[in-house]
Amino acid sequence: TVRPFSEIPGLWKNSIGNLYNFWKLDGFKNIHHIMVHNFNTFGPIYREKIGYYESVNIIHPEDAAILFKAEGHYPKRLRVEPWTSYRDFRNRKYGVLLKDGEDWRSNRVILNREVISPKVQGNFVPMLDEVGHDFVARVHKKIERSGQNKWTTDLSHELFKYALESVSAVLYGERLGLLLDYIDPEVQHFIDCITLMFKTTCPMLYIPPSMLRRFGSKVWKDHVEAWDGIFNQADQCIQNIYRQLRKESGAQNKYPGVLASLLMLDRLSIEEIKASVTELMAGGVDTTSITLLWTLYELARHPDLQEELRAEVIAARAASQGDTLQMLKMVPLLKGALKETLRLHPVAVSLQRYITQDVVIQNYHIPSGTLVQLGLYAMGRNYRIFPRPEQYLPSRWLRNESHYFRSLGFGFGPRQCLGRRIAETEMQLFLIHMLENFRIEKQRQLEVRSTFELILVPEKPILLTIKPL
Ligand code: HEM
Ligand code: 2DC
Repeated sequence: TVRPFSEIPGLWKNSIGNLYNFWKLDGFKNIHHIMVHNFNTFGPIYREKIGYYESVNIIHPEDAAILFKAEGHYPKRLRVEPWTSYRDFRNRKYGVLLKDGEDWRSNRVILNREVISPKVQGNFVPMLDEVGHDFVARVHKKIERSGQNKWTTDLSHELFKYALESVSAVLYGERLGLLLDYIDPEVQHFIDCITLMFKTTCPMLYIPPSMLRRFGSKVWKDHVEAWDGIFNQADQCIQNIYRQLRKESGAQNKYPGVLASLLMLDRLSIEEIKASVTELMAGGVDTTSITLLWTLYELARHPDLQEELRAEVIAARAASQGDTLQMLKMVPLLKGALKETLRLHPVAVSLQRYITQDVVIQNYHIPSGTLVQLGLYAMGRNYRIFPRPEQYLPSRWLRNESHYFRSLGFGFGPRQCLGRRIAETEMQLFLIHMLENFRIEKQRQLEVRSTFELILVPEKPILLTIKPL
């Protein structure tokens, strides 16, 4: 017989007490480790309430399948209150990230056609390939300047620029020029604002931003400043394209970018386009750059694997005869490596949905309307789900063991990551270019763990040494 909701194990009876303990354990930074600990303590399902935020947590792929089958027609994830509060405060429209219901769906289907449908990948590839080339040229220059035939560095800042250059190229059909020697301080400010925005979101996940705002707290002020910086920069980019589009007539054969395509399509209002394009621009920086950094870190730790990947890339280059889109279909191990990175180092600590029908998970009844979270980080490191989870093994994604609801780094279904196609293309091309040109080595260094800054990021700088082949 099915057991009632009230019998699900976990700490959900004293929400303020839990918030206090959470804070004492430095829970803001360790939410992913705390989730692993909770699954170890309570088993594969537990209930939790921290501050105002209540959820049921699950870990098994089979349970994830039940969750996503109950997500309904308008899948809704946890509302990131500080983000909606900012928009309400400044009277800005929500983009696709923050909308819900029919409003979300009608915007999302239009955006899907321009951003994530399989047929648009071909539009992105030439632009992203060019950015990849420029990155390699920049690294060669840095190596030359070092006079040591190698370059040892914390690559994160370069990767932020690479990611912003890539996503801007796709959105605006234009290069910002971030990989040149001189970088516009305004663009650097934009990058810093995104990091600050993520960081200042964390405490406000558990303490209502409206309350912090009333107390004039620093975290709220910093958060507003960060979003202001993000919106100002995005507004400038958008205005530029808008003006150009009005001046130019006549068709051009170059891909005009997502923004111009949306403007010409004329199915969303300008304000709606602005809101979603800003979210895409902001969402496209830390996510891909950190995933690439973790991948380089893993390649540096596994030199044999690095050679294997290089061989795959070189063979694909030869076989595809200059057709880059074709080449991307011939690098399965490289794609496995990116999945493996997201398994061990996911950007999102969890996936969440408010279920729209009653379900039974692990023999407990869960009523419609409950917030159910899949512990993505915990799942990736569970030995029952991934044998030898501590090992970085891209080939596990090639073998025919079950991948059923196991590759969820970008989420799932109609509400999955809108930037997924851009992210994947951009990351694959980056690794192809890097593997074709350089060997990546690392300093003797202990394990680098993750820390939670809304997205999971390395707890300390990762130093890599890059050598020309
Ligand atoms: C949503 C992961 C890169 C824009 C999401 C979600 C995840 C995710 C897990 C939630 C999905 C769900 O609830 O099912 C990632 C990862 C990335 C990445 C791992 C790179 C490694 C990007 C990029 C962009 C972007 C490059 C922009 C170009 C968005 C947007 C949403 C989203 C707009 C909200 C979609 C909606 O609510 O309809 N992402 N993301 N992401 N992501 Fe990404
Ligand atoms: C953070 O408990 C932890 O892709 C919370 O590109 C639950 C939660 C809800 C939504 C998640 C968020 C977590 C992590 C960051 C995500 C976000 C949805 C989209 C966002 C996963 C897991 C992200 C990084 C977007 C951000 C776009 C934004 C900058 C405009």
